[in-house]
Amino acid sequence: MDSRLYVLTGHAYYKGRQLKDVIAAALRGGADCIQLREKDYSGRELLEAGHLLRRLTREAGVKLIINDRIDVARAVDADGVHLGQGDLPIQVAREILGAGKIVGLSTHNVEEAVAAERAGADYIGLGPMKPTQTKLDTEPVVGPAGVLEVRRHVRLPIVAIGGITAADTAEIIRCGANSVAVVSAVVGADDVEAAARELREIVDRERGSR
Ligand code: TZP
Ligand code: MG
Repeated sequence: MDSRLYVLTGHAYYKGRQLKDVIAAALRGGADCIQLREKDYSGRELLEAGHLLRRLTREAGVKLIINDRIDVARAVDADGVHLGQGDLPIQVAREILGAGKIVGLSTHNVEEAVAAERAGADYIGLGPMKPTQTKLDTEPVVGPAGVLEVRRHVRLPIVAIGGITAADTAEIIRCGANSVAVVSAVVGADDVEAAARELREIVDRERGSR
């Protein structure tokens, strides 16, 4: 699952804008994977948002991943799920979702990354790159140096996450990440489309030159 600009939802950042408008702008700017991640939504709210995002991502030809909720992923026919270290094991998620679906796993160090690869993850999230206000219970910062270290041990796509802005992106990609995953830098931007485009262009440029 080789993404380049992975955008997560985060309704606290929308400044009164609608989910559909925020994500449509991110897609126009070049997001190539959208993750529905709303920790305080009910099942019903997730289902409604998931159906909306499925329609938008399908129109754009872009992947849709659901955070945590394998049931919601199945119900909206998402492309896959993103799991944390404490969630159901990858193999169980695959059995529930069926063949051909993407399973990503959050990792925070080399050991977790290697275990994710052995367990058959399709990609790993790796972070946080920097401190972030979006997720307050993060593991310690691993930073771009952590990407470099993990890249030496796994072949899986690495999706870097946590506090990433346009200013950090080139270094993170040069350290071996395939993709950057962001919440606030895109969905919290005044101009969502321009913010996405800026990040996507940096990733494209740095990946092209390695
Ligand atoms: N996992 C690690 S950090 C983080 C998640 C979901 C939040 C990333 O949000 P932001 O706003 O891009 O720092
Ligand atoms: Mg989780």
